[in-house]
Amino acid sequence: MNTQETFQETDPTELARQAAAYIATATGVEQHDLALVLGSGWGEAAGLIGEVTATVSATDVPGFTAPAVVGHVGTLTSIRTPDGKNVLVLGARTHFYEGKGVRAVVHGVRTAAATGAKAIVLTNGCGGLNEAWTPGTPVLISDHINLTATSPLEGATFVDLTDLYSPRLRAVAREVDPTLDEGVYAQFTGPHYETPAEVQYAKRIGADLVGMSTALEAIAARAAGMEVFGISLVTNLAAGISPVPLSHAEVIEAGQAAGPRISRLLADIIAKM
Ligand code: 8IG
Repeated sequence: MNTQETFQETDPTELARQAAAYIATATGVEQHDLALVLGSGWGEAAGLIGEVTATVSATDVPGFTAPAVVGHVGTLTSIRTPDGKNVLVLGARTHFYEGKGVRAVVHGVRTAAATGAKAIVLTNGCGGLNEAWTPGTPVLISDHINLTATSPLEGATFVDLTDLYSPRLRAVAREVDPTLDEGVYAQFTGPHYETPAEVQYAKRIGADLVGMSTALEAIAARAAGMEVFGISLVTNLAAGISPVPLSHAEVIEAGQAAGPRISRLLADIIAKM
């Protein structure tokens, strides 16, 4: 079966349960406490969280597929923090623009919940609308605008999204780094970047950050009962804000330059969660 068929024929919660069972066996960790999704620029940022106790190839886990993008990592790792928390790190994010359907997009998040994770850290690389945010600036997500015209939820699932991005965890992050700014994240479908006119539209409706992930995942995470923490790495100024055209190389470079700061930040935030 290909991915589309798998997701059409298996109930998403059941597929997440199967994936979680596989992860428990493969890692030897029966329950994970936290999950972490690594986005563009964050690939190396999990290095200071703790000791890697197991690495699993995403393609071996039910419902997971190899990532489509250079700079995205295709593995799941289990990390034990110094204070004994088990963190499931999802290096394999499926993006909406891959065309595998929204069930595939949030399968990692549902799997995280099924492994026992009570909270999830969603990271991403994105475009910034605030000129003060030079490439490499981490920004807390305070809220989102879902511009994908879809939802990961099916049926009469009326989930409250007030305070979707945990005020408690944002406060924890600001204890770690009081200089962190917050912003509203707008998820576009991609894979193209925005036109300058679309960036201006995003600005007028209240967005500070533009990206291609996270909002759908955050919704699924909340529906699955997890506390959500979102943090963006501004890897480029959004189109038209920046005088130069966007490139994927710039995105990867900004992530590498910000590496030490965001690694420390993630480790310190996770230690306090
Ligand atoms: I990295 O400027 C990254 N991802 N939509 N716009 C959108 N997604 C992004 C951008 C950006 N940069």
